[in-house]
Amino acid sequence: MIPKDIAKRSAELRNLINQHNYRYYVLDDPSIPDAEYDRLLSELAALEKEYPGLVTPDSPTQRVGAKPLDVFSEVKHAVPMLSLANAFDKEDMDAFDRRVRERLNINIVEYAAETKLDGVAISLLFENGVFVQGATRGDGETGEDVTLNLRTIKAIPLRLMGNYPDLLEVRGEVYMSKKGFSDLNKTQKKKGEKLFANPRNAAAGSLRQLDPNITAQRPLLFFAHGVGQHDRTMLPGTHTEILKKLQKWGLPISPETKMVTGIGQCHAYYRMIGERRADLAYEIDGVVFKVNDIAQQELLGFVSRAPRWAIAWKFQPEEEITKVVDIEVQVGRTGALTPVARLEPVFVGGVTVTNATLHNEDEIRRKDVRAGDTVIIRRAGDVIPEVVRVLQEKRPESARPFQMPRKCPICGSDVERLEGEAVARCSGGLFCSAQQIQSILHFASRLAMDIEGMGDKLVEQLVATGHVRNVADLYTLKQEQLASLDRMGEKSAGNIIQALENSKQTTLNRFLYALGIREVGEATARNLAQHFGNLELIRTANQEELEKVPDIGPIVARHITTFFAQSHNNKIIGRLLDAGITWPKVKASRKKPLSGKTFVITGVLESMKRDEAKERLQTLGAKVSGSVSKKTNYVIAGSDPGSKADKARELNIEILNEKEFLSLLDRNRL
Ligand code: D41
Repeated sequence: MIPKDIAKRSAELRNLINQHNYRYYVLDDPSIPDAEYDRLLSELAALEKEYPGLVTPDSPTQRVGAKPLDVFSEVKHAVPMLSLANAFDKEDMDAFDRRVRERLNINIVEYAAETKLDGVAISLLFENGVFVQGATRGDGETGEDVTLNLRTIKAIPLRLMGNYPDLLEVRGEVYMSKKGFSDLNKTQKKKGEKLFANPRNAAAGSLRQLDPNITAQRPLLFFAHGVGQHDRTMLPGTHTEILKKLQKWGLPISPETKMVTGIGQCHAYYRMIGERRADLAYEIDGVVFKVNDIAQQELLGFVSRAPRWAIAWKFQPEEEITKVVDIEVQVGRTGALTPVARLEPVFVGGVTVTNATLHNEDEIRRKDVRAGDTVIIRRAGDVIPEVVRVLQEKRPESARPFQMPRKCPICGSDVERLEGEAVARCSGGLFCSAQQIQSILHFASRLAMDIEGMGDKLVEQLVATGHVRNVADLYTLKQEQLASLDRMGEKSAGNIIQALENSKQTTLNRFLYALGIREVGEATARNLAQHFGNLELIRTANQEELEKVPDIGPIVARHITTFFAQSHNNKIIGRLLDAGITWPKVKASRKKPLSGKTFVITGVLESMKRDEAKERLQTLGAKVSGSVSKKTNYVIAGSDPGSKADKARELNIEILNEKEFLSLLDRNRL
């Protein structure tokens, strides 16, 4: 016999846990910290262990623990899972809208506009509110029974809530967030297991596991986007209303779904989602428009397995297949050797791509990219195109592994790779013309000295002719020298001289940045300038003094001291100042090291009370806030951190544990 109070408590626990899941996955508004959730779950598991009679199939404890299968059995879909017709451009989309209007004989159509998630299409069957069977789409007629795997996905309710139909088949997409995907690959790498090429493959691979305990460890999510078989009478008359119902019954739906009216609003939705594509937490490959009115959908019907009332308007694919013609090595400003794949031109992410970075030696080895290989390349948003992976089966026999050259391809100096560094470097320094060219281009660039007209073609010529070997030589150039170069007339030579003259009025920030000290970017240069106020103090600062500057740690401090310890660097600086480079005086702020930074403290700290932590941060100039927002720079998480830490993770805000916090206080002593 199960005691009454125990039965009551277990029901209560199930309810609390389901509520939490609902708040978390459906409303995206968590109500209790993860630790509390875990506590409720273990309390329930303990009760069920003591009283096995309490266990129900829809208990939240019953998501994991099922035994591995030998094979998946087949599921025949009661209502076929149709496919979606595609539109690849505006013309296709307009033609779709025209056909719909003509068939319905109306002037303007109301559509449900959705994102097209790049995941795995599945169906979920609920009988009397209980999740009883889940299947992949398969060929649309027959799929695989992946019920046990789907049960492990917390975004999928084991039991519906409210006034649901007795029979309901929900359709949607199982997917992985970009973050979940990259975390998973990190874990796979650590375990020496195979990496997934993209979130879609990772989701599909995870769902295809015969052992549900493996699926349970994968960060799978779910959005519902429609219904299959159901008790018709219970469902509303429009797609958007149906989605709202699904949400009420406990199923997550995409927050991006909107109702739009007419083709103009379809265009606007496509554009709006396209702009936000890179910022979404998950990958999408287009948007979907569905005629919103169910009666109109029925009038339209379908052709060859695709409804006439829906269309997927695809975005430019971010991945394409092409061939690596060759692997070349580029030498950067600091001598870093970067292998670059020269590609057969391919249109991807909206541009024609001919090169992809291979980052460094380890990266090439990991991906085993060789000249002659057929590869998948990716260009997402404005990021540099990358090789995702090699199609091994297409490798020609002649393809040999890449070897980093031992001598710099530009100047012939030895290539060295320091212990613990990923980057191989040319040891030629400013003897290497590639480094000369790159450092001059950096010096002249817009955010540095902003020398108009000083582009790569000109700088290459200046270095090749020997007119310029370093940045100080720029200011000794004569108009005749410039005019004698290719594609340079008297007039453009004059313009360059004038641009050089103009660049002499600069700021300390720009000048410091222009010097090209390793790891001293624009922001660091600004911090240095503000902290010290003048060049002499920066030049003579020691390691410890430099580390007091916001965001400067031991490595950057070392690069700075090393730079100013080289007599040739000081000589060049001297010549630049003699040439007349000046800047307005800077008022040294040596301002408080954490000013401008906002912190949030959560959880219990061992070494001090929260108030003390707050005071110490404030003494260092930081702002301490009670809630996490986009403006938060750091979250300090003690033990039992709770939902603030979750929020921080969601917003990609850096989280410091107590040890890291103490070290931050130490680094920023006044
Ligand atoms: O987000 C999706 N991937 C998505 C897929 C979506 N938002 N809506 C969809 N609607 C349909 C119809 C209209 C045919 C019921 C779909 C899919 N189908 C679909 N997914 C895979 C094959 C078809």
